[in-house]
Amino acid sequence: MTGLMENFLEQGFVVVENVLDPQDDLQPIVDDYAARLDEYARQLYDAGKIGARYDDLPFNQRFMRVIAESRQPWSQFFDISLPQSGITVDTPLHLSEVVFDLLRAPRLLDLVEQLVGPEILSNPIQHVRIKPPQAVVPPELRRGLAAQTDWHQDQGVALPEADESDVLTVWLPVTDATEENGCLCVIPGSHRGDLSTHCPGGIDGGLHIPAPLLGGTPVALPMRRGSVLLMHRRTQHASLPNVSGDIRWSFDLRYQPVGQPTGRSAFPAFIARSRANPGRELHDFRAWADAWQDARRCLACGEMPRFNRWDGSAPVCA
Ligand SMILES: O=C(O)CCC(=O)C(=O)O
Ligand SMILES: [Fe+2]
Repeated sequence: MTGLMENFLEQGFVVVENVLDPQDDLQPIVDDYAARLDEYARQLYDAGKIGARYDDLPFNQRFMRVIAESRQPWSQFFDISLPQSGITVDTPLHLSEVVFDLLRAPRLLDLVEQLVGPEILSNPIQHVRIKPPQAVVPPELRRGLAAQTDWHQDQGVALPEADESDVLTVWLPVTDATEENGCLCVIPGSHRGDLSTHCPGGIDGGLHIPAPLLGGTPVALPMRRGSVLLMHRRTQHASLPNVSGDIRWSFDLRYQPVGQPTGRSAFPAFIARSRANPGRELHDFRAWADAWQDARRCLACGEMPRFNRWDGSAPVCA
């Protein structure tokens, strides 16, 4: 067994440094999101929600300025997945070739292969979180992807159909993640316990594990850009608040063996790597983007499926 595998099995997580290349893997993402922010600022300016486009500001400053002044929810415009409610044909999401390339980055998949095996499915539970300092976010917008993340297990936010699926969480910072700007915290060994009861009403407005059910002492995981956190689906984790003066930007992606349920079957998965049959891998960016657009069309017109199993009736939620 490799050291990586041993650590993962023992602790429920492992941080691997220098996986992604700042220039080859991360700079294209930064450039891609600069263009997305430009689009966002133009839309808000044209709608009269901000007084200028601020195109002379560097990305981080422009982002914070636009968010603070517009006071509009922004996460969905930048996210790489659909939301769990209120989907319309116009719900924005960021389907770019650069994001698709990140999901398939060979350096990432080489690492994932060590834990998931050689037949790798990209699970559609995936997000980008660009969090400005809490102080610049109006209180009513401190929710979901924009907020400090409350304690949870990723298995708890997927449907029970995926309880036996070996879904691996892959978290990567685009900006260095520090205790001040809201890095992740995990409870080592908590993955060896059962799935905890999750209750509504977390600090981010979503599900959370109540304090009495937390299985140990949290450790903060500051990480430099280029490093990657691999996390078990039952590892209890949260984030710290961003109390710095700058944004905290990360992607959380998920991978699993091909052939197991994803826990969110209304959204499209794809085969990112197949050693047995490379012809099954998806390399076509358009096909990936089309699959998301088809899902959006379908969900906008049909009934929304349930996205989680918790109704808050457990006594521990009272
Ligand atoms: O980045 C965050 O704040 C939370 C990430 C998370 O919960 C995850 O990657 O599963
Ligand atoms: Fe999570």
